[in-house]
Amino acid sequence: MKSAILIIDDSKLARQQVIDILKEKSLFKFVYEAGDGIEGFKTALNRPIDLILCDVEMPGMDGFKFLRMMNSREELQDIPIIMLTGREDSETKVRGLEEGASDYVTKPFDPAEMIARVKVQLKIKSLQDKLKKSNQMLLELSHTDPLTGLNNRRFMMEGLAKEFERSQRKNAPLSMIMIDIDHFKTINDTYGHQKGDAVLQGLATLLKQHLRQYDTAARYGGEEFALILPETGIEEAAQVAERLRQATEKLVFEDLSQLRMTASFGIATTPADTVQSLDDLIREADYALYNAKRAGRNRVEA
Ligand code: GH3
Ligand code: MG
Ligand code: MG
Ligand code: MG
Ligand code: MG
Repeated sequence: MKSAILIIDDSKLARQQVIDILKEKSLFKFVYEAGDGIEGFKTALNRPIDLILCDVEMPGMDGFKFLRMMNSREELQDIPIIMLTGREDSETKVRGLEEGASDYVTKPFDPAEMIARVKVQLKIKSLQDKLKKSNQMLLELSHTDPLTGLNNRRFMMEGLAKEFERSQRKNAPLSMIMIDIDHFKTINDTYGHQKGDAVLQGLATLLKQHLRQYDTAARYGGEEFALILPETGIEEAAQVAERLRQATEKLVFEDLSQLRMTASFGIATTPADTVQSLDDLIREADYALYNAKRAGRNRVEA
């Protein structure tokens, strides 16, 4: 276990004793020291810490106040805290545990006991970190289209609803671009479904490359994509779409040099007379796309 440990004690001697005991068993990679609660709290805020050992009686901010400070910050609540208490002081131990400490070690230190308790807390912390990470990965997966790595439709709709609400509230423009590959069925029929998949990935990569800072791209359906462009009015959105249309036309596939593709683009913007709701915005974008198809494909319509 190679961890970062923070030791808070007003006695430098006590801090050194803890360090010496834990060093013996290589229980940390980094060790930070603080002389009181405030200093310790600042370190916890600014460094990735896996475990804190904290004295109770300290001038300035004492151990209990430190526990309360730690509890008030959500990002710090997962860090286990072992209180360093007097041997006979059961009231202090109980109060520490009630205020959020994970365990305690009594002074003067028994090295074997301290090592055992530190190991338990580091183990819990490491399991917690793994759990958090895998939850994060699952969440990302649930937002992502597996073929293209773009946002999936469900996640896009969540984001679009938020952006629409924000646009209404701030009276700021919001545009949406619907994109549909032209004659994609022919691409599949000519080159096979796998190459078709590669084409979808190619267009997805192109979209990602062209995104501006606040834009998001999603796979809306089979060979349909959507872009959300916050703070973007109709003219700017039309420029973005036209750039994408030209880039799509120029897209060359390494292993299929003869393959060319085009796509059609439909834009809708709010505020607009015809757009009172989120459904209106999507319907308008769909309708513009339909017009682009009907007008001959490989074009942008609003
Ligand atoms: P249009 O220009 O009118 O859009 O014609 P199109 O052929 O692109 O449209 P159509 O809706 O007739 O066909 C879309 C095709 O996209 C049919 C479907 O098999 C294919 N498709 C949908 N999802 C995927 C996918 O994930 N991979 C591949 N390879 N093909 C897909
Ligand atoms: Mg003290
Ligand atoms: Mg389609
Ligand atoms: Mg199509
Ligand atoms: Mg329109």
